[in-house]
Amino acid sequence: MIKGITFLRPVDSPSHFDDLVSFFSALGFEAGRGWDEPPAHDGASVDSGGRGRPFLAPLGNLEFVTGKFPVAGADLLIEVTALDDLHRVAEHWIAQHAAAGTIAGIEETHWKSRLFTVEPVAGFRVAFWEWQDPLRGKPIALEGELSAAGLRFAVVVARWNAVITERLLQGALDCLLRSGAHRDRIRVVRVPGSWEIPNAARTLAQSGQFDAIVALGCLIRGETAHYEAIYSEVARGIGQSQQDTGVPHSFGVLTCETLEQALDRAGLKSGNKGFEAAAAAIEMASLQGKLAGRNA
Ligand code: DLZ
Repeated sequence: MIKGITFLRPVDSPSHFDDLVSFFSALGFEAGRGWDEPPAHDGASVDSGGRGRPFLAPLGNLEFVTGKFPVAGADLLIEVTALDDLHRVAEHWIAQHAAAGTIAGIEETHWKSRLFTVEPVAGFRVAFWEWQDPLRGKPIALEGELSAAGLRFAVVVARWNAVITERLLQGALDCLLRSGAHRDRIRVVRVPGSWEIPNAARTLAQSGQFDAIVALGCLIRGETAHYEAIYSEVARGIGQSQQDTGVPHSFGVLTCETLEQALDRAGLKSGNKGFEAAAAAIEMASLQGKLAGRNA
């Protein structure tokens, strides 16, 4: 019985190998079980060893093609459902990592799809594509939209570590406004520290005036003696408020080892977690509406 397909790709150097592993991980691929074979010497012969890192996809196939090839220069095609997002992530990775990497823009194909090719390391080109017909190739699932138009949000932000939380707030507002939320439908509520977030979040959720709550705070382990106690209570309290009220609460409370790490997550290097929390709140508010049959 056929069980699966493994398409082995030899990689020409250990550094290219590491780059490819980093690139495919950054795109969100699920990693399979890898292997490392150390070099072995037995008298006359030398076995140079090797490494393998599989990346998994929910579906795969082996396709023989005759005549016109679907994509110039790439024999590895990966079907996705959010091509534009993936393109952004791949572009970001190239900008950060690879001097030699290249990425093309998204183009339409002759087979009713959109596609881009990327060469994260020289000599390894891969194409990502998506059906233009959104119902084709898209998993059958009910999902929230990323439009905030018409939705009402409360953002609860802790003042403690304000240098970080103000950045998270800017990120969250940027996301809400750019996604179509109206200024008058966003209420920002400040609380002293993360400890106080659940209480304010619950009161706002219970008011029935908001479709989602965004919780923003920052706990830094090195500077907080009772870090674990505060963190677990904040996480539990926000989760419980969400469960009890049925109003989606997104979790934008950073838990970091150092201030530097917190700054990275507040927009310096690794995105802005406030923005991400707001995006999750929008999606969940939309999904909630669909599940309740309001805008399915
Ligand atoms: C007290 C305290 C400490 C030590 N550290 C933090 C922190 O890193 N992040 C944060 O959001 N809040 C902190 N707080 C304040 C508590 O959250 C709370 O505001 C106070 O204990 C008052 O109840």
